[in-house]
Amino acid sequence: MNGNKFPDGFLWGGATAANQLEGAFDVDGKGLSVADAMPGGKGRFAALGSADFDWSIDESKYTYPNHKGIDHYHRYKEDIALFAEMGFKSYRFSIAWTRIFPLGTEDTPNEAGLAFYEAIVDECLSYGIEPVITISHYEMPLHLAKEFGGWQDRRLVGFYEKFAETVLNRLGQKVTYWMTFNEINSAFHFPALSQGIVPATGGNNKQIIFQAFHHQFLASSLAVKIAKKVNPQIKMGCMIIYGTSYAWDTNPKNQQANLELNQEMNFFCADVQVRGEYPAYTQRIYNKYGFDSIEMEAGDLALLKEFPVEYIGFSYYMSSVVNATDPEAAKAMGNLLSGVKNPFLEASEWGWQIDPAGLRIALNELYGRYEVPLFIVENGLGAIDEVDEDFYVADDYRIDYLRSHIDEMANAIADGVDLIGYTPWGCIDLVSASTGEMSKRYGFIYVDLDDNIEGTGNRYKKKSFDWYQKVIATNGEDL
Ligand code: BGP
Repeated sequence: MNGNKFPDGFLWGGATAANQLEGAFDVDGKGLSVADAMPGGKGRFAALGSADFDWSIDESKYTYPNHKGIDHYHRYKEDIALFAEMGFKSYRFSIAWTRIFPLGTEDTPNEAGLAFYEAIVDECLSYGIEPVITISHYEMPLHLAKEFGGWQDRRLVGFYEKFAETVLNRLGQKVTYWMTFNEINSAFHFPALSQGIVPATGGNNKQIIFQAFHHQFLASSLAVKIAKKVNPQIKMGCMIIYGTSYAWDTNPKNQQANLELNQEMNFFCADVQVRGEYPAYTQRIYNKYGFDSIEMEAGDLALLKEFPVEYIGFSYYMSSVVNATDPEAAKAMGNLLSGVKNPFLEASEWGWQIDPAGLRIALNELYGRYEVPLFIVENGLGAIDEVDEDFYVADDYRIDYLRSHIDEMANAIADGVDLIGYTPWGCIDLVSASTGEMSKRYGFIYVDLDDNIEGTGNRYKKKSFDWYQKVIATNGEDL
């Protein structure tokens, strides 16, 4: 559609995460993270959460995909130059906690790690690209997971506070947009990766997960508090995975089940982080999982109330359907969202149900509920790309996916939603979180590496590169 209207200064860009593209996992003092413990392969999330998972990492395992990534650590200038060529106004990346504090418990940060992220920020700024930083994206120090059981231990709040303070002090004058935790609500499904709760210390025990959430909420508020002191201009956001969810039919039982799923999966974390208080339905969720309460200390609730986040960053890939009345209903797939198949939607090669109209609904739901600025910090189509002899990828399917979602963003803006930016996921091909493979690609830029991270590593522009360049140049008018 031509004629879409996006606000001036709209933050078009792209998104990545340290552990999925940097590589150099043991370079310049970096410590081992939870993500470094993950082998490649489709079952990696499940493997990480299984009771017999081997958390040791030695040289025999130094071939895991994340360990090499796309070697962005050494090639970041080339990559950011390509982002600039596309016209990016913003670039979302994350800081590997283990580059700053290798074990997570040190008193003094690792200067090489800080210098690396400052160089990235400076490189972005030299092109007029606004850096957008996720403080923690699925890669807490392995030491904190193994020795403390991750976020279930309240001492993590202090370790994170120190980490956040260190990076905010170093970069807070140069970077305005920050987010405290990537997809914080993903812990409902993958507490090992998201919260560092390794099986031996709690596995899928929901009470432990909610206890860990509480500690993350406190840490998030402390990061807001520090940010405001460092630079009042800083905007600190939360980051949730959002999946529009439909009830299968008008059966009130399915409607109620959908409402409860929405409260728990889509809203619970944002309710606390944005509104600064636990929602009224919290007790019902605790009861459902068979426990009464979590531990809190005096002053906790006041801290949450005083320092909420100011905007909502969220990922949107797909929608899901709830059918609580028919156990036989055909199941749908997804990283974190699943539910049953929606007969009105097509799915990606990985079974993720593609639903651009659901993005407009998501934007309206979130804005209507919270009335804070929204930032779509992940969206995109994972696909198997075929390169021709010139390493060119004609990825019209990716363009179609993005175009239809951008169209619905414009509709939501016309609905009155305050949407400030859009950073599609994996703007350069990187290691997939769920499969650990390179062959599930999202990028505008093709990286010549296979699933074993073998290849030249050279970068090539896909068809979508030129298309997105035009979208940005016309501020979304010409799709
Ligand atoms: C989100 C994560 C990202 C990213 C994306 C795509 O859940 O925040 O890290 O990987 O999903 O998922 P995948 O790589 O599994 O296709």
